[in-house]
Amino acid sequence: MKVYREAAGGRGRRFAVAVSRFNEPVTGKLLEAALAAFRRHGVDEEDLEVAWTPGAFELPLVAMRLARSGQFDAVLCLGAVIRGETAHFEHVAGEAARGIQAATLDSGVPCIFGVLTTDTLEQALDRAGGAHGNKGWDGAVAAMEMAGLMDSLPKREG
Ligand code: INI
Repeated sequence: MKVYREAAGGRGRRFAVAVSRFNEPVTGKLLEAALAAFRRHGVDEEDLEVAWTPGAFELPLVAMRLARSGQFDAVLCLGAVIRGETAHFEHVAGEAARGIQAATLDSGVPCIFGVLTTDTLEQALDRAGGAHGNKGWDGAVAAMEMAGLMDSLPKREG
């Protein structure tokens, strides 16, 4: 039996991060931790690119462009959608999730969903370097793991 299970490794790989500036006090912390994780796993500075979007709603289009460029092994999407602050929470969070998954499936390049969807700002901060760790770091690890997995899985025929 062959089992595919990849440890996160970044050396020699290229990653893009699409990050929303809406709720930047949260997303800035997610970005900081994500970049730290990539560097800690051996990704070179010149192999990292960051694109800022206005909000989480715009992440899918940017992820799609980056993924389709063929320049990256994975694209990490970071954002924070906070229910307490928006009446259209479901639309923004739902479309971000749907669109990021569409970017993945359309491009064949892993686009990682690092978008916090919380009820309060406090819950978001807890997940951006607070009591519940930092989901930016976790997203970067997922991006590196998926990059390795996609390299080792059988390639599509034709
Ligand atoms: N964008 C977010 O990333 N998080 C939010 O909590 C949010 N709220 O509260 O509305 C938000 N809205 C902006 C949205 O992502 C788009 O940028 C905007 O609708 C323009 O298309």
